[in-house]
Amino acid sequence: MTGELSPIDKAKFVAAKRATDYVEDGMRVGLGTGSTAAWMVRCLGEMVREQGLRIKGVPTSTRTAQLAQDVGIEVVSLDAAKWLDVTIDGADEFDGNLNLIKGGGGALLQEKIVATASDQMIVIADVGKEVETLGAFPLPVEVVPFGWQTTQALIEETLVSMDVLGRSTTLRMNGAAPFMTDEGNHILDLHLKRIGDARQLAMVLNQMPGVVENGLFIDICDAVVVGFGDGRVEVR
Ligand code: ABF
Repeated sequence: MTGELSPIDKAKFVAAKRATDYVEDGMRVGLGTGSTAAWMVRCLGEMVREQGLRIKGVPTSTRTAQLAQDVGIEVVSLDAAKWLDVTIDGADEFDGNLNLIKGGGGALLQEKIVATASDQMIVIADVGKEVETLGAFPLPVEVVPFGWQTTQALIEETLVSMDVLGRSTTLRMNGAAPFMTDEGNHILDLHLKRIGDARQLAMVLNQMPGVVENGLFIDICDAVVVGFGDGRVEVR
């Protein structure tokens, strides 16, 4: 499955592989989105096919659902599973408090719903995702298409009074058209550079009309499995 991997892919793979230790027979498992999570899904698929592991997988995007089915994992809806034993997902940034920025792949809404409906949320990430302070990665905010430019202006106005370094926002594009999430919403990326109070920012954003969800995951992650290009793995 792995062949000769680049250091970054090796880091992602070893983190994903180590995270499968959190999965036991009979579990209901939230399956994350992104390239690191894709390694995890492939590893679980191999365990299902070769070790007879029995799990029910709840995907966090249509592309993860497709991959899970392709590798032989039984896919069920979150409502059918009702609650999850563990969710394993990637991240764009994680800090020393295990707070995250997620949503670089545009799946933050389903990812946050699934992560919070789990007994445990495990993040898998290459060491390049580790930061002192969140914010260098643009913060994704999911907004409804109706009046999105007004919502964008409201967000930029609110950022003036927030503890952030940058205040510009951009509409995420998919080629020449706006990016659309699985729910048919748009994503605004907030170029904040440094977020002083992530908890406060997350609350303020989600109180704004038109905002569906933001990519700050505060007090949700239980552990981060960090992969290194030389094959080492550390658990934070
Ligand atoms: C997903 O994993 C997203 O929330 C996040 O953007 C992405 C990270 O992608 P990758 O693992 O490809 O770096 O959960």
